[in-house]
Amino acid sequence: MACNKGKIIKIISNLYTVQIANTTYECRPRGKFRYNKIIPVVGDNCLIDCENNYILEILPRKNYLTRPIVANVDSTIIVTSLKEPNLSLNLLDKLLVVITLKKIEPIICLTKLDLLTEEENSIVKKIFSYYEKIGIKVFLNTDLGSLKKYLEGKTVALTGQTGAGKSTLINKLMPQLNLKTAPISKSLGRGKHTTRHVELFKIDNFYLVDTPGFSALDLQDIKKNDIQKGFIEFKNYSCRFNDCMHNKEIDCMVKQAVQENKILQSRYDNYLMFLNEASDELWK
Ligand SMILES: Nc1nc2c(ncn2[C@@H]2O[C@H](COP(=O)(O)OP(=O)(O)O)[C@@H](O)[C@H]2O)c(=O)[nH]1
Ligand SMILES: [Mg+2]
Ligand SMILES: [Zn+2]
Repeated sequence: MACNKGKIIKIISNLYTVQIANTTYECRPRGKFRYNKIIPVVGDNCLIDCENNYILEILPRKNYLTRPIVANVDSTIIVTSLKEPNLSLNLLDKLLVVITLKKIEPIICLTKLDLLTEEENSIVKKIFSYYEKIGIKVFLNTDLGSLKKYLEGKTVALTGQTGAGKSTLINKLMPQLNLKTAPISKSLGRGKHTTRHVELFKIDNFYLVDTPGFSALDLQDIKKNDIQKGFIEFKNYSCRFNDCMHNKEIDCMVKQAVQENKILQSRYDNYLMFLNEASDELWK
């Protein structure tokens, strides 16, 4: 029996489409996982019997998103417009928190650099060299070669404001699948769709998820004292108190770093704003 490792890219009732390299198999479940009550979802890595088209086993998941349900998302591209709509560092930082706490790697892809004046351009350059310095990958939508290379082997979702350039980016990434971009762009837009069915699209060497699986609103589900985990550079500073919230405490090294311009002021301001927005009930 030929048994191979694949990825579930689509589920329609009890029919699972599993992709292995450039071939897809329409499979039915028939493994021990069914006794363990594991329900396969899109994004699951699995072992299949390629001759009889059975899913035999669901492999352990790295993560699991619920709206809509998708497993094993490695990275999320935050499509970030610099103008029209204007750059929102607040939204960017919020998405960075939400994505980081879901154990997904956030990637920034800047769009509309062409609309900036030289002066704006140099401000933007400084801001994003800070994000790069703290370890976040930043790409331009005009350099898709580097982006594609970086995404090799990953399962990737896409998020960002309406009008940021998500559909444009998808069309550039997968011109060969042009027909299929229509439903993707719709689902990435205003979330009008009611049936939250997910599908993965294989592009060269990576998979693109057709919905992000979360939104900036998910910040509401985050505990106050978890928010700082989304500001990854804060962990480089040891404050006087181990449980420092970097707010009103004395001897706070994060606050000191902000004053010394080692931490970007807007990052700290957004951190305080999110602390305020997060609900107190969740504060343990
Ligand atoms: N000048 C400029 N326009 C862009 C760029 N990327 C996208 N656009 C335009 O911005 C508008 C919104 O893009 P779209 O891909 O539909 O955004 P979405 O809502 O995120 O899917 C369209 O008119 C695009 O042609 C860019 O890098 N530069
Ligand atoms: Mg769109
Ligand atoms: Zn502190």
